[in-house]
Amino acid sequence: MVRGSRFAVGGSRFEEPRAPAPAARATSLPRSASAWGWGPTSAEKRAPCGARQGQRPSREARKRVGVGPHAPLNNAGASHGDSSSAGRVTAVALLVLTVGLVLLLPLAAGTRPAPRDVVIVAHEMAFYLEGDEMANPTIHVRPGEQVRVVFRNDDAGIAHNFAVADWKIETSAVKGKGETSVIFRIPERPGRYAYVCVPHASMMAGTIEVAAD
Ligand SMILES: [Cu+2]
Repeated sequence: MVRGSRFAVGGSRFEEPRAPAPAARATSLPRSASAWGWGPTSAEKRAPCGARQGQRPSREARKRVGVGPHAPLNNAGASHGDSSSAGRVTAVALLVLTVGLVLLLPLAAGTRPAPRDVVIVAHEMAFYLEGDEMANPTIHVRPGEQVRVVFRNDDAGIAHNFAVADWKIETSAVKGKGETSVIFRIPERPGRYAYVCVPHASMMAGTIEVAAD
C-alpha cells in the first residue's frame, strides 16, 4: 500500500511535467533518475538506460582509445625491449668473440713466431749491420730463434750476396743497389759460423755467433 501510494504520488508528480518532458528530460533525467532510485516508469528506465547506453559507448570508446594508444606503446615498448635485448645478445656475442680472439692470438703467434729482422748492408766491399760502423761484424743470434736476414746492397754496379755455408743459406745476388731477404731458423747448437759474400769471400766475411744471451 505504501509503495502503491508512493508510486501514485510519484506518478502524479511525474505526470505534470510529462508534456514538456521530452526536451527537459534529456538534460534533467540523469539526476532525477538517481534520486528516485526504483521510481522510474518503463519509459524512464529506458531513458536512463538509454542515457547510460549513450554514455557507455563513449566511455568504452574512451577506454578503447585509451587502450589503443597504450597497446601500441606497450607493443612498441616490448619490441623495443626485444630489440635492446637482441642488441645486448649481439654485444655479448661480440665480447665473447673479441675475448676469444685475444686469447687465441698469442697461441697462433706462439705456433708461428714473427722472425727477428737482422738487416745486413753491403757497402764498399764490406758487410755492416744497419746503423753500425763495424765492418764485417760478429752477428749475435740465439739458439732456435727465427731470423729474417734482410740483405741490402748499397754498392752501385757491384753484385753481392749473403751466405752461411754451414746452414746452406745463400741469398740471390743483388746486382747494384737493392735488397733481398731470407728467413731461416737458427740451429739449437751454440757455436760460431762463418758468413760470406760468395763473389768476394776474401774481403766480405764475418762470424755468426749462436749463444743463449
Ligand atoms: Cu760481395
